[in-house]
Amino acid sequence: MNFHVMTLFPEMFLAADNSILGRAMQKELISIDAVNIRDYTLDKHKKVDDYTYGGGAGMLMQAQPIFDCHKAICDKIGSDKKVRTIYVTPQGKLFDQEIAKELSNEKELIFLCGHYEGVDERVLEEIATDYISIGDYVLTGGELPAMVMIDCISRLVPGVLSNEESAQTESFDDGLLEYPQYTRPEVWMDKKVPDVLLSGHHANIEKWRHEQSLERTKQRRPDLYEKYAHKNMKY
Ligand code: 4GN
Repeated sequence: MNFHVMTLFPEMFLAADNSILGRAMQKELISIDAVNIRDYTLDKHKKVDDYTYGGGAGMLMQAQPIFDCHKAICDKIGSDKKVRTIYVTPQGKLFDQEIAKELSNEKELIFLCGHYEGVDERVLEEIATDYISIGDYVLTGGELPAMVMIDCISRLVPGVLSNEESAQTESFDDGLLEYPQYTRPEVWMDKKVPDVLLSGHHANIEKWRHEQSLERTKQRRPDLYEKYAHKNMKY
C-alpha cells in the first residue's frame, strides 16, 4: 500500500516511522510519501492561501497548488484508474474499523490535509472521492487525522503485523471491547492476577474473557453492547 499525503507540513509524517510501521516500510509493505503543497504554488511569494469570498474570519487554501500537487502525484502513480483521494475533514463520514478494512484493499491512497479555515470547494469537487472525519472535534490541521487513518489502515495490510499480533485482534469477540490482560508479576501492589488465568484451563479462560468483554462493553460502551446483544439475539 502506497500512501501519498498532500500537506503543508511534510515533516510531521516522519513521526509515522515508529516500530511497527517502520518495519513495514523497510519490508516495502507500505510507503508514505508526504508531498509539500507549497512546492506547487505558482505565486512568486510561495503563497498558498487567500481571503474567503463573502467575508468572514481566516484564510482558505487556494485551489491551484492543491490541484497541481494532486496531478503530480497521479502522474507519478501512473495508474489508468482514478486514485481514491480522501479529504480529511470534520464534515466527513466517521472513520471506523470497517472503513479502514475497505480502504486497506486499495493499492494507492491519496490524503489531502487542510489548514487555516479549509480549502476552496472547487478543488475538492475536482479531486476528492471521500470525505472522512476521525471524530466530532476540530484540530488545527488534517495531518494528525491522516496519520491516525494511515496507522489504522496499515496494520490491516497483510504482513504488517506478525501472525501473533493479528491473531490477537481477530480473536476479539466481534463488536465487543477487549477483556482485561495481565503480565508479570503475579502480585503487584497487593493485587493478584485472577486465578482462572493461572489455571491453565483453556475453556474456562475463554469463558471468563468473554464475560469480561461483555461486562466491560455494557459499562463503558452501552451503544456497542446494544448492537451486540441485538445481533446475537436468538428467536
Ligand atoms: C479533520 C481535520 C479535525 C478533523 C481537522 C477530523 C483541519 N480537524 N475530525 N482540521 O477528522 C479546517 C481546515 C479544519 C481543515 C481542517
